[in-house]
Amino acid sequence: MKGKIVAGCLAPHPPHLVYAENPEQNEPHAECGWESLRWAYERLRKSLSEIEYDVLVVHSPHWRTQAGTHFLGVEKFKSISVDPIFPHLFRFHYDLTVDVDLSKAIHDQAQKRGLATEMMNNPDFRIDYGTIVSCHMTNPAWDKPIVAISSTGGARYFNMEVQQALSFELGQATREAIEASGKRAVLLSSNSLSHRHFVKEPDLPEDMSHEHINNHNQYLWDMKVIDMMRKGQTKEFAKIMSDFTEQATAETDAGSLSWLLSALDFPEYESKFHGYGTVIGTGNAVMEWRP
Ligand code: 2X7
Ligand code: FE2
Repeated sequence: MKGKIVAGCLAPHPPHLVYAENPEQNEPHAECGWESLRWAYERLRKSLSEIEYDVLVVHSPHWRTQAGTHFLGVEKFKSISVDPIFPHLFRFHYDLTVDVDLSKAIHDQAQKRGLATEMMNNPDFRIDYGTIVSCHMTNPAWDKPIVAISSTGGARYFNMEVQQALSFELGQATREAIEASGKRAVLLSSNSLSHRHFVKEPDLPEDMSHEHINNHNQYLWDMKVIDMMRKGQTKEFAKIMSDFTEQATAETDAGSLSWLLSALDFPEYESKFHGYGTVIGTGNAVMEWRP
């Protein structure tokens, strides 16, 4: 049977969302917070519960391998992941399973397409919080294996056009490998949209009277690109991705969203919009495409 991408999701990873959910794996505890985004994830989970899938494939800005794309190559990882900026919010004890066969298959296909690639075979490797937050918010039961893919630093080292070209290749390689695997995969683009943070936090981090977008320019950009994604104008979005990334200081510089759109073959159909919210001033949307 031919494998398939059964859903592709924009699945942002502010650690605040896991903090406010109070799962048993996370050490700090919150009173509330960021409900618009947490309820958006609730709608995503409900939507995904209508379909069957075998594996989550996630591309994360916070597993940064400067010059090549790396893939998890060990079946089990168990440790604690701590957010370097928000260690008081995110100290998460993870115990996760990797689909190493699919991971290796995407790696091999990416290599065939000329990308610099590597399998991460160190069993003590610390999984980044971006991967963990997106996977936890999508599937808090952790009952599916994951494939985690690193992001490269091409946007800074070269420019966003180079980063996009590499991400498009990686997206196609991902789709081809999934189709050949016979598996049903859900893809997660683990990133915020506009990404300028406030640099001061309220005494109570979940005090929502302090939470709003960092600046109006960012809000305008976020609304523009969400509108394009909702309407299926993803080819047009890809053309202005560099401008968006630069002018909204967007986290799309990691290539996660370009990877996802390419893997989905640039959808022209409407996406499901589950919600938008800010986290310490950054803009975040939860969205879903069903190819
Ligand atoms: O990594 C992040 C992020 N992308 C957005 C907001 C807050 C914290 O961490
Ligand atoms: Fe981030």
